[in-house]
Amino acid sequence: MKGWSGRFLRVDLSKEKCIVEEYPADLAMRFVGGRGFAVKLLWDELPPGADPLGPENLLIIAAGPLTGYAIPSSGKLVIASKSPLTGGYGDGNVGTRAAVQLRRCRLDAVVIKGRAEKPSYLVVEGDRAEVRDAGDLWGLDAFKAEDRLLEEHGRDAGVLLIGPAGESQVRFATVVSQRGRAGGRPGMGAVMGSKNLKAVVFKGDEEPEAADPQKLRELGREAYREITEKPNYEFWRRQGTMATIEWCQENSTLPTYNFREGVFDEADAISGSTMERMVIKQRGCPNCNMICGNIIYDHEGLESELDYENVAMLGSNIGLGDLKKVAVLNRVCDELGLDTISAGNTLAFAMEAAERGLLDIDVTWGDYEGATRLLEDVAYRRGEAGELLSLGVREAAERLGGGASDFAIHVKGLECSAYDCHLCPGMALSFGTSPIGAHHKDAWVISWEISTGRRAEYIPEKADKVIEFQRIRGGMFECLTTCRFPWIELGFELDWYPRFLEAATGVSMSLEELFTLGDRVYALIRAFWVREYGGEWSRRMDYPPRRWFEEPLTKGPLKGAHLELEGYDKLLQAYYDKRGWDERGIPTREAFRRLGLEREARQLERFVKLH
Ligand code: PTT
Ligand code: SF4
Repeated sequence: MKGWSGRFLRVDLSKEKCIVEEYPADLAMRFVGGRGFAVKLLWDELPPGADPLGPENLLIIAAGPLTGYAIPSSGKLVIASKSPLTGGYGDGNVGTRAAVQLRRCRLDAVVIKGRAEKPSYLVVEGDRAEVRDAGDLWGLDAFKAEDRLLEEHGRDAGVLLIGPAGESQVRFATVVSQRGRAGGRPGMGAVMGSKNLKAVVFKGDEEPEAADPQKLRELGREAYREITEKPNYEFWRRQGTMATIEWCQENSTLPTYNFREGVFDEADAISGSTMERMVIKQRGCPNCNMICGNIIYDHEGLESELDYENVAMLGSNIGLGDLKKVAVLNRVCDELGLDTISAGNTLAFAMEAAERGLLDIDVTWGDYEGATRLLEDVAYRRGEAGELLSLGVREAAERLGGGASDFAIHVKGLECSAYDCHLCPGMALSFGTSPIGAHHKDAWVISWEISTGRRAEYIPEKADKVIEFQRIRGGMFECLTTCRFPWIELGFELDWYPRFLEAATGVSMSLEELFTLGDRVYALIRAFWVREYGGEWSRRMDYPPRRWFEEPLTKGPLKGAHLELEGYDKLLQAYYDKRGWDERGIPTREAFRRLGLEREARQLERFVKLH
C-alpha cells in the first residue's frame, strides 16, 4: 500500500510488549484512518462492557492517509477509547508534531492495552518501540513533563502526554501536546492515567511513501497558495476562532451563567478584538499556513493560547469578564490536563449548586481565585467537592440530588461545548446526535441555522443539514484526520481532498464515497454505544439538556425563547428516518447492510433486537 503504511504498533503495557503488525488493506478501504480505524478496532477488540478505566480498555492513536504530507493542515491525529466520562465511544482530534512523527515511524496507528506496573512512557523511535520508566515525570504538569521529554528525545520529537488530572483519572482529563494543543475531551487523558502511561513519544526517520509524490507536492503548493488568497484569510490570521465571541453575543448564543443566558454583559472584555490588542505571538499545528493559536500574557504574566471554546466556557459561562484572568484558567487547564470545555461547565455547575445551597463551597460567579482553586481540587481530586466534580456534571448531579440534574449541561455525560441553544433547534440536534456526547465538532450547523433566518422551526431541512455536516466533518475529516478549518472557515473546496487522497494512496474515492464512509463510521459508533449501554439505551440519550426546554432566556434580544420538546422529537425522528435508524435511534438491519456492516449487525443482535 502507498499513502497508508499498512502497519499498526500494538503495545501491551501489562506485559511490556510492543509488536508491529500489518493490517489488511480492506480495513483501509472501508475505514480509511483516524476515527474510522478507532471505532473498528474498539468494536472488534474491546470486550463488551469493559471498564473504561480498567486494563482491558484500548487507547488508540490513529493518523490518516494524508497525515504528515506537505499539504494544508495535515498535522493532526485522532485519540480514542471507550470513555470513562460517558461510557460510550470517545475521541478527540489533536494537532501535533506527534501526528507527523507517528507517520515517520511508518505507522498508521498505535493500539495500547493493559496497565503498566509503575508510571511509564512509551517511546517509538523509527522501528524501535519500548516502554520506559516515567517515575521522575509522574506528578509533573504537562508543560514541565513535555519539556523534560524534549530535552531527552530532541526538540523535533512529537509528544502526547497527560497532566496531574490524567494521572488521578479525572473523567474529563484530556491529552495535551505542545503547550496548547489538546484532544480527547471525553476522558482520553484519564484512560492514559489508568494505564500508568504518562506520555507517548514519537520520533521517526522516514517520510511516508506516496503513490505519486510529484503530484502530491504540486497539489500541496497550489493548495497552500489558494488558502492565502481566500478573502477571509487575513482576518482569520488575526483572530482565529476568537471572532466567535462577538458573533455569539450578537446572536444570543454565548453560554452565560451555566447556559442560563445567551448574552453576557462583559462580552466585549473577552472578545477577539480585545485579544487582538494583547497577542504576543501565534502558534499552530504542523503543516498549517493559517495557524490560529493566539498567545497572550495572562494575569500571572505567563503565556496562554486562546481559542473560542476555552474563553467562552471559562469566561462568560462562569461570569468572568476579564480576558487575562480567563487566560490563567485556560493555561491551568492545559498544565493540569483538564478539558477546558468540561472544566468550564463543571465550574459553572458548582457555582450554581453552591448558589442553590446544594454544594458546600465558597466559590461564586466570576470568582477567579475560587475557580482556580477549584480546578486544582478537581485535578487532584482533593476534598469532597474536588472528588465529586472530578466525575463530570452528569454523575456529580446524580450524586448530589436535589434537582441538580436539571442544571447539569451535558448530552450522554459529555458537557456541552460553547453554544447556547435556547433558540437553535438544529444545533441542539447536532449536540444530541454527536457521536461522543455534546460536542460541536461534527455538525456546527449553528452558523447556517442563524444565517438562513432564525426561527423556532423544527423542519426536516435542519436534520438534513446536521447529517450533511456529520458526513463531512465527523466522517471525512475525522478519518483523513486533517483539520477542517481550511474548508469551514475559508471556503477551501472539499474536492481537494479526493485529489490529495489519490495522489497519496493511488486510490480513487469520490466525495460521495467519502460521505458514505462517514455514514458507515456513524452507524458503527452508534452500534458501539448501544452495545455498551444495552437495556439502558433509549432515544432520550439523544436529547439536549433540559434547561433549554424548561428555562427560557431571561434577557437579551431572545428573552423568553426556549426549545419545544415536541418539536425536538419531530426533528430527531426526521434525523433517524433519514439515516435509516429506528425510533430508538438504532440503525436497522437494512441500514447496516447498505453500509457493508452485516457482520457487525449480527454481532449487535446479541445485545439488542434489530428492526
Ligand atoms: C476540541 C476541543 C476544542 S474545539 C477546544 S477549543 W475549538 C478546546 N481546546 C482545549 C484546549 O486548548 N486545552 C484544553 N486543556 N482543553 C481543551 N478542550 C477543548 O477541546 C483545535 C482546533 C480547534 S480549536 C477546533 S474547534 C477544530 N477542531 C477540529 C476537529 O475536531 N477535527 C478536525 N479534523 N479539525 C479540527 N480543527 C480545529 O482544531 P478535541 P487542537 Mg482539539 C488548548 O481536541 O477533543 O477534539 O476537542 O485539538 O489541536 O487543540 O486544535 O474553538
Ligand atoms: Fe491547527 Fe488552526 Fe491550522 Fe487547524 S487552522 S491546523 S487548528 S493551527
